[in-house]
Amino acid sequence: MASSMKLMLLLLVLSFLSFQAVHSSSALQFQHPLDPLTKQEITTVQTAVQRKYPTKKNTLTFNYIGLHDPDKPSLLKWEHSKQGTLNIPRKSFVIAIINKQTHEIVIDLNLKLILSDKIHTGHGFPTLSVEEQNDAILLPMRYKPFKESIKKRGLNLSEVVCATFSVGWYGQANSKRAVKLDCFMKETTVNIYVRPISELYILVDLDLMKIVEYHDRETHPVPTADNTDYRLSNQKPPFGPKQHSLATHQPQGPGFQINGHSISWANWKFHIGFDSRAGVVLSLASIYDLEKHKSRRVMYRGYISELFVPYQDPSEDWYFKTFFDAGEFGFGLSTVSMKPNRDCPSHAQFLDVYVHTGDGSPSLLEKAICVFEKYGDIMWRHTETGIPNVTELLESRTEVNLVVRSVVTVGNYDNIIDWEFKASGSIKPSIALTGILEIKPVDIKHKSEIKKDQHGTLVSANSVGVYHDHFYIYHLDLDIDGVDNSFEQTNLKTVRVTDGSSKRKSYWTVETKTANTESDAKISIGMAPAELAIVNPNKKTAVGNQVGYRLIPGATAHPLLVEDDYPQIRGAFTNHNVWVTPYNRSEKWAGGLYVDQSRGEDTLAVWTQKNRNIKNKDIVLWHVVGIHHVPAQEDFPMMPLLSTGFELRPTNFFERNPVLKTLSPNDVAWRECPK
Ligand SMILES: *[C@@H]1O[C@H](CO)[C@@H](O)[C@H](O)[C@H]1NC(C)=O
Ligand SMILES: *[C@@H]1O[C@H](CO)[C@@H](O)[C@H](O)[C@H]1NC(C)=O
Ligand SMILES: *[C@@H]1O[C@H](CO)[C@@H](O)[C@H](O)[C@H]1NC(C)=O
Ligand SMILES: [Cu+2]
Repeated sequence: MASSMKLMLLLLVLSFLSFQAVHSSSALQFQHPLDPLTKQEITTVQTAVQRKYPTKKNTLTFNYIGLHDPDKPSLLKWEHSKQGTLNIPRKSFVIAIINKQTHEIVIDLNLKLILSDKIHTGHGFPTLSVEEQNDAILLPMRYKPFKESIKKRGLNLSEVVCATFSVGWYGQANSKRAVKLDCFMKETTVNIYVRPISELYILVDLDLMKIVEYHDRETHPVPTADNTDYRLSNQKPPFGPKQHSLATHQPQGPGFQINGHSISWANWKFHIGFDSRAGVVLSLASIYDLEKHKSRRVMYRGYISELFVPYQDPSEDWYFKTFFDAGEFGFGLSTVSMKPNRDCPSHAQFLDVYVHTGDGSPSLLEKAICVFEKYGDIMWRHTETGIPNVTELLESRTEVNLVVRSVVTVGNYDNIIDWEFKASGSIKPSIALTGILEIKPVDIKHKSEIKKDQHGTLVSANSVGVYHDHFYIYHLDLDIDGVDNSFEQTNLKTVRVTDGSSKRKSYWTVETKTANTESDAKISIGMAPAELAIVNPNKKTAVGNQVGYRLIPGATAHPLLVEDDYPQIRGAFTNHNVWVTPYNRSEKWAGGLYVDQSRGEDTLAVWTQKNRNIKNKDIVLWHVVGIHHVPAQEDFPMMPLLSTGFELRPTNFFERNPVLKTLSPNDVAWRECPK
């Protein structure tokens, strides 16, 4: 009893000591050209645009305020110029809707000057602002036909919550900025998404901020609130399974340093940026080579360019649910604060960011990013039993990795986005999905009652979890030991022995092809084994191999919609799992710059039709990571993590194992602990 008391006290003390400082970039700190926009800079943008278009005379919404990418060659020069001797002007790229016209504005943040102001005339609309969606969801509460529909169903209007859904594009000639609304019943649960009010069609014109179409069709009952709540306070015993406590303690402090937004950890250095559309953006990742005594570039920039989520129910209520979460809703705008000790371990450090609101004001998002070291795995090991008279030869090294995490919650789904760095040189980006399924209400209470395709799984009485996909596309501007790289595919192929030279009848060997143009690098990963690598043909190891990094994909998913279906035209960047393009500063968004109601005219699939040369050039690797989601009952009412990811792994990049001489962390003595 006494010793367990002591242990508890110790845990308490440790949780106080454990480093949880929120790291904020103070104004005095040195500013990196890739740092996210500061509070002051967002205000500068707002002021500059409002000065040109006074809000008294104009309607003005800021749909995107971001850092205007510095020119890559200039930034690389800046990096080598001992920081500061070369000035990279801070500029902002802004998309604003001014009097119903979409403007693209570039602003010099130091001079507080509008450098250019163009009007976008093509198809597609900018990212929806949070505020206009918040306004739209309140419209039904004052709309008479809606109130009647609610009354007719015997529901309580005060318990209705609506949400916005992008409308997509289905071949029509004219588009206007609009969202559809789905409404849900709250009542005794906060799990609104599993309680939709069916067959209401509500279309909101965003420019008029008015319901412009409304239908009330057949009705299905709203699924019950029982057993749908996920708040701990609303759960009844029994609880379980039990989890035991863990205290983390780093007596030497964390193994990483955050200086502004630049991180150094173990042999890695990189920069963490943040964008209202992309969310976390990692840049300038380099690894220190102990043998060559220098830092070597691996990645110029990496981020998730788009997330395509097409639902697979073609009915009137569902066909349009084909979302592009980054371009339509903004990964950055949808990034949420994380909870210490739950979303990130107790020894994590957090970064705050500023996002912009629809009126152009800066808005603080606390704990948007966390950085922590992850323990518990083996880096490498060997037990040698084969040498006579040598007993107990066991060498084992602890793996300690660095994780950068953020959570993007777009309505019902939470995307946990990790970038994990290993001292061995690997970068492992991963995604874990959790949150709530989108539910279609049905009359059916048991599977035996199903007569036609329900386009989903009956996950609970009256509740179908509709089939859908999650396709993430990563923009990976790798610069392997220099800017000019090539893409190589190494196929593994079977060779049959026919000349009697071996007792074997077959073996496999490799055949490497270098991609000359974009067409050569469109890869649909399938059954045929192949190694995919970005190499630097200008740099070789001592034994003559080209230095490179391999892409080791996780489970891959291929789109199942036909290529000429409208959502697939818009999401054509999923047609292959791997694409390689020559670096182009304007080609950032795989689904296009204007994704809301886009027509597929500005996708990666269109850019690559030029079939540009990619051999020994500054190239960008695009990788699609997908999940086909056939919902299961365990995903209801709240889905446990479903993860996927991939690895970028050095391949002949180092002369030999770069962590052979890595020392494992010291064992920590817990003095107060009972033996
Ligand atoms: C409707 O909901 C409101 C707010 O939750 C509640 O105060 C009210 O009593 C409810 N009305 C009916 C008729 O149940
Ligand atoms: C192992 O050690 C024994 C005793 O020292 C010795 O006699 C023997 O020759 C050794 N065997 C080998 C293979 O070295
Ligand atoms: C760069 O990208 C833009 C947008 O896709 C395109 O218009 C331009 O032609 C591209 N430049 C090159 C050199 O491919
Ligand atoms: Cu899903």
